[in-house]
Amino acid sequence: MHPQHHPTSAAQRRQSLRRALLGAALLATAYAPQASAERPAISVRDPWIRLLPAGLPASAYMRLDNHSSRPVTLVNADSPGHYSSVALHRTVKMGAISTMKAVDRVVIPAHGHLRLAPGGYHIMLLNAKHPVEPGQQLPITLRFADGSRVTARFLVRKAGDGPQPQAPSRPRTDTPFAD
Ligand SMILES: [Cu+2]
Repeated sequence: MHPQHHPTSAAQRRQSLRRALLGAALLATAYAPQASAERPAISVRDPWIRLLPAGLPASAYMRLDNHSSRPVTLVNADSPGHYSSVALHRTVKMGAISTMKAVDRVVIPAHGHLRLAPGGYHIMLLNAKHPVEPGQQLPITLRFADGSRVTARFLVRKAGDGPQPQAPSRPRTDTPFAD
């Protein structure tokens, strides 16, 4: 008995080469880097600035949506034409007293969002370079730990004219169309 012989035809070899190439192409798609030029990981919704009377510092608020599959970290912000000092802050309640503290990072969860809102995270705007009036739209640039940045125009509102009420700002994972 002769062992059975399976000569591989040229057609069969081409076929298996095609399969190997197709497999490689699928892998390349699966592991393509998340950050593409087409869609930034972060988008800004409802950006606004709350103006307080009597020269009290203004704050900027917004909702940040993270469309990527990894957490994105906001590390600072600036508004060079309008405020000479811009900082990330968080309001924390200790009993009846609320105080603000500087934070060095704000994490937006993967496929989630974070709301910067009165009573929670905010961007503190100090030392306005010119009078700021309700109705103006001022650009603020947000900088992220991965080196990316996003600039949005923030609508200036008087205190009390902001969107009400505001949800407390806590990282949340989205379900589509949740709010
Ligand atoms: Cu503050």
